[in-house]
Amino acid sequence: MLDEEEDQMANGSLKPLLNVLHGNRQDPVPIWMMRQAGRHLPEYMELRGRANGFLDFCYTPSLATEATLQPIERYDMDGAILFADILLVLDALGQCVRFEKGVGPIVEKVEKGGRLNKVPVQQAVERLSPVYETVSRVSSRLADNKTLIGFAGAPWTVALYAIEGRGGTDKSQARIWAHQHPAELALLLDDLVEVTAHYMAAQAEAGVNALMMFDSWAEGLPNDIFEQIIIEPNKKLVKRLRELKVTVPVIGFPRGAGVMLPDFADQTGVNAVGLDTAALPSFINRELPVSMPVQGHLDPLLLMAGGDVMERRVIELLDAYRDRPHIFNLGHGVLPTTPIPHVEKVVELVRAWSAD
Ligand code: 1CP
Repeated sequence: MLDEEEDQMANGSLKPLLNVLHGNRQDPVPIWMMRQAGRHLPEYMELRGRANGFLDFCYTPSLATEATLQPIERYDMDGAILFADILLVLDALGQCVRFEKGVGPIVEKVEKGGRLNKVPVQQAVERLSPVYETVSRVSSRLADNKTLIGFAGAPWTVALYAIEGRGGTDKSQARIWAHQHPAELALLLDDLVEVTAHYMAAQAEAGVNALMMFDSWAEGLPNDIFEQIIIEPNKKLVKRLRELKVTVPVIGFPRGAGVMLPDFADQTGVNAVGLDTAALPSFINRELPVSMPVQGHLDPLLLMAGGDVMERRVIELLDAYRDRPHIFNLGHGVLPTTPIPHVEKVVELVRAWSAD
């Protein structure tokens, strides 16, 4: 921990969200939402219209800074997540990435048995310098009590886009690869560990307060494969970050890990874990150390539905995690047609609730 943070902790003024990531219970429970910046906000749509496509948006610090700050300004969230995308790393590595309207990302495929090392790590990390510029601009404009979260995709989730060429597939090509050629796949994942570690370290250097590794496609894997392609690369990434002298807390989010989540939490060295929509509080509270911070869980579709059923569930989740460090969030990202008043209602409920 930095000296400055230690001082802040001593006088109780540390950023609430960051304080939870350091393992301390905080009331009111801090809140942010995955994909809090994005298509459900009219001000985001306006901003996006000014860019020449989505990649250009991510690589333009003036626009990415505004997009990062919009949810803070509108909802007063406790955390801002850097506006970027997990696929920027593939773009920087020289794999062609396109975002097609109505289709989503399309990525140039890597050959079976191939590597992701067309561009040397240092050069790839330099290509991502507009992202660090965004971090430093946001960091200088963010109020002292707000936490800036940097992120990258975890190796498997990023590799999946390069192997399958797009998201939303059944992942069979990549999974067969994992079964048939585990050593080759491990080399490709190692390529991503190295570049991602340097990329995240540069974000930390530029001023993020915490880092999150998104393993969005970790669901439905056999336990041995989960260990090989989820736990092992996330563990290497955390280790590499610490070797690069990154001291900020790291959040792991192996979405859909199910019963493998405790092993993930225990073995990777993460400081906190993200919970997906299918998490079970009794299981989480029994199987994760009581000091381990958790964030997430609310179903994005319930946020879209709103009403009494949403309000009851928000309280249920606050109650369920009352005995551990807890950050309120969703089990996955805010969906584009989510009504703004529903998000406002959740923030209001979380702020009004008390563990006493
Ligand atoms: O404007 C648009 O229509 C583009 C939509 C969009 C946005 C707002 C994409 C394309 N990326 C983003 C920003 C983004 N992506 C952020 C920062 C904003 C925030 O969270 O508030 C983050 C953290 C991500 C991370 C990301 N991108 C993930 C991991 C989290 C998750 O949602 O699982 C993944 C899987 C991606 C890939 C991606 N980028 C964009 C889309 C539509 C997708 C998913 C497509 C798919 O494969 O199904």
